[in-house]
Amino acid sequence: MTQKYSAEIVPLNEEKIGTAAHGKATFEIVGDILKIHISMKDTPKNTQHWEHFHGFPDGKEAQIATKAQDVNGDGFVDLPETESVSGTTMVPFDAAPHDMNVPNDTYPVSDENGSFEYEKEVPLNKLQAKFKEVFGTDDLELDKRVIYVHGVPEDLELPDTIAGAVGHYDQHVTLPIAVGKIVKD
Ligand SMILES: [Cu+2]
Repeated sequence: MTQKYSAEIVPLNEEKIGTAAHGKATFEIVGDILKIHISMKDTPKNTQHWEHFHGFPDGKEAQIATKAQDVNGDGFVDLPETESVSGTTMVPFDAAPHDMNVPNDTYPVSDENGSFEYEKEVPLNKLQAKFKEVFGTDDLELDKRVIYVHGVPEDLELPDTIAGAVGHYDQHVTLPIAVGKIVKD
C-alpha cells in the first residue's frame, strides 16, 4: 500500500527578498522507501537552499508561518519567528535525510532562473530510527508537518534584527523563503 502526501509551497518574505519562491513537494511511502520530490521556482538564483520539514515533537499540528509571525516588526519572518506556529527543524531534504544532520552543504542549489528540483529515495527504517533517537517517536506524522525552503544570497542586505544563525551558517542561509503545509492525498 502506498501512502501519498503533498504540499503546495507558497512564498514567504517575498516583498523583502525580491522574488516569490513557490513550488510543490510530494512524498510517497512505498514499502520501506520514502520517495521525496520537491520542485521549486523563482527562488533566489544560484543559491544553495536549505529545506526541511518542521514540526512539533509533541504531536501538535504545525501550520505555515505568515507575515503575522513577524513579531519584532522588522518586515521579515526569520527562522525563530516561525517556531510558534511551525515547531522546530526536523528532517533535512539534503544528500542524506536519514542522518538528520541539518547544518551542511549538500542541499540543492538553484539555477540561474531560480529553479531547482530535489529527488530522493530515503530508507524509511533508518529515518524512523534516527527520528526516534532525536524526537522520541518513530512516527514521522508527515500530515502534521510543514516544509520550509530557506536561503538568500550572501550579499543581500539584511537588518541586524534577523536571527536564526545555525553554527557557522548565518541568517542568509536560514532565512525562510517559502513554506507549505503537508497534507495526506
Ligand atoms: Cu527548515
